[in-house]
Amino acid sequence: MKIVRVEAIPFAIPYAKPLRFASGEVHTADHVLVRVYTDEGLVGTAEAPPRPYTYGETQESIVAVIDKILAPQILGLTALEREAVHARLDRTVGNPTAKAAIDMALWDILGQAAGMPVSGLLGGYTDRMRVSHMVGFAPADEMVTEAERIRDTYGITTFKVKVGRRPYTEDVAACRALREALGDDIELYIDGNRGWSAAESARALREMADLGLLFAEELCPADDVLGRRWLVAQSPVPFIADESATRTGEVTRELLGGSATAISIKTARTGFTASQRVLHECEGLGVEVVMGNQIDGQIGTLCSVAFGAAHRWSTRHAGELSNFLDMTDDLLTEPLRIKDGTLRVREGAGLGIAIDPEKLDRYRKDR
Ligand code: MUC
Ligand code: MG
Repeated sequence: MKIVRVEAIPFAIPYAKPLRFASGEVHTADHVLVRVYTDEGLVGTAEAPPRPYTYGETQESIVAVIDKILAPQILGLTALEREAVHARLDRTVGNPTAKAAIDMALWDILGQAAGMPVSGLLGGYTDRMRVSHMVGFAPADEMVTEAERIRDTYGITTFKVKVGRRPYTEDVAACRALREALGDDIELYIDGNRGWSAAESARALREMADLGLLFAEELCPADDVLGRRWLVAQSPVPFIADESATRTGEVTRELLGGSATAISIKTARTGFTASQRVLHECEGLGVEVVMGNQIDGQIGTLCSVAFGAAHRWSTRHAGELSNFLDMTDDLLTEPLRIKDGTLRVREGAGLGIAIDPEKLDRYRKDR
């Protein structure tokens, strides 16, 4: 199981409907397909999504850091030596999605070698997750129409609403419209992507006190240290750290510093190995986690559900597993299907990622 080659292939698939949020917007899934090859002919696969507004990575930087730094450092190690692999990857700071994709591709290799699904190797708690859908910025009536369509078509009853616009009252009105249209049985929570100040966030939370929100996520920047601590102390619901807690050390810092009381786990940035560390830390502390969405395509979503379904602690809440629905196409031979509000883990050895070669040829940007 010696690693002999790591391939980073940039590809671009347009979105049918762009996703807009306080820190940016996505029109095209300009991701990087990562393949790790072993001397025995096994190939592990994962994808890295560049999110410059969150991690500073671009499609070009992901390809370059894999080709020039990360791959050369791990060639010759085996897929079983993940601690050694990570020790070498961690000599380079940052680049979370590039490292995470390599980690998940190595787990794919392990699963294939063992003839077992990765989700089972990680924990095997269940074979599916409830799905939460992320509703991006739009006029309130369009946000309602989208949520109704997603509920009626896929049976999804949990929605994460993007907030963080100014004035904050626009978002308060949109959340109220969603609650009124969808009724009390729907789960609603909000994500500000650091768009508001602590004071705006506090006012918004007070004005939404009757909406029965499940969580509030990254409403203001964690760098506004005292303001954020002040806000979290008065939040009536668990306050999720997402982009402010992307490594185990940051998770500890945010929780102990009173900047968060819940954590978003994204396999796109912490792979499976570090996601397990984050999850176990949170479970040990009794801190809620949500499986977050890095605006993943189907490959990333498949990784996320494999991890989320594997652990009891991450199945307590719906996972954000549906943004791929807005893409015009994807690379898998067999598309993911959300039914009755749930997404199932793919059966078979490894991660079960089968890439359609014609689609890869059509969408890759390096030829
Ligand atoms: C989210 O949960 O914030 C938008 C920016 C990002 O980093 O992830 C997405 C979704
Ligand atoms: Mg978020």
